[in-house]
Amino acid sequence: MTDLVRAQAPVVMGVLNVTPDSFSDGGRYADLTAAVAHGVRLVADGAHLVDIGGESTRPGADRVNAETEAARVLPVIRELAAAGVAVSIDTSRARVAEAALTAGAAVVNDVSGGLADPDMARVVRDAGCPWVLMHWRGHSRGMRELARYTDVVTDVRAELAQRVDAALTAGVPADRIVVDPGLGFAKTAEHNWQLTARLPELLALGFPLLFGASRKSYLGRLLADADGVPRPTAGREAATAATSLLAVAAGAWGVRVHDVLGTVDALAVWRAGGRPRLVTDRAGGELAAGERAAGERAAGKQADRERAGGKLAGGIQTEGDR
Ligand code: PMM
Repeated sequence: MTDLVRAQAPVVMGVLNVTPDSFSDGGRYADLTAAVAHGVRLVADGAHLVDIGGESTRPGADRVNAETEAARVLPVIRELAAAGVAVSIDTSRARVAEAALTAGAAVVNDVSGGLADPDMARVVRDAGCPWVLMHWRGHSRGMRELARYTDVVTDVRAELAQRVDAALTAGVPADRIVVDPGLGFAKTAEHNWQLTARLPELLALGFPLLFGASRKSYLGRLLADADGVPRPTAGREAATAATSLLAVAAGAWGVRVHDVLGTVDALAVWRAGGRPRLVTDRAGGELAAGERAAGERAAGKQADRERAGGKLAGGIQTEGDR
């Protein structure tokens, strides 16, 4: 499984929420057959990993208990893993992660970056699986009040570095760690755009970076109509593909999306165009020479990973191998 983290980028993670209340696909895959069929579809569309979540993390959402969360995700994980699909479990609970890994999940995607459950590091370490550490400041109910930063990129980078240090101290090997800026989690729209424009500063942490913008409300706000009404989630796919492409071009290792096909197509264009790299400064403009070096170092690490290449879990190959 270590190969996943070293996989030839970009990795596309397809979203499968088995919840009644997630913001864009809540309720659609509550039924086991529909959920499994959608997971298979995501892989057919080009997903390397299917990310299964059983608890909504949308701002303001109430928590469900661990039993409910596990009962939603485990049957879906079992069936998809049995069908050879590489699955990640989207949870911040160690008990749920442990049961999901036993059921066949290969990756833990923890939106709390290990903060919500002190036992998560042990579970991940013992399983030897990759661990996505997302930037997080608190559960959904109080998230909006926590969106206060001196400088969002500097603060998110420092807080992610702390989560990485905690994981390493707990015995999780560096080559199992993926970081994620956590767009929309205790972030305003402006914070999300800042993080996008200054991705090289987060890549400078030296870890593969997952970028999850898919259908999020700041894209709806960007695409608001003349009366200022945000574009509904169903109309945010092109913007999702565009911003996912920007992230990959800046050096992101992977993207987490609902509409896999749209992003896979966008990435095909990027590859056909010679995989052009974006190197931007704080304002999203061109870099001065000194700053460019740091950005290029981050992009170089990404290129090294790409050269290292490799297969994903379950024998699924990365796009570049196809
Ligand atoms: N966003 C959501 C859920 N899980 N995991 C990671 N690693 N990164 C994200 O940005 C992220 C996540 C919320 O979106 P959803 O309700 O569509 O799943």
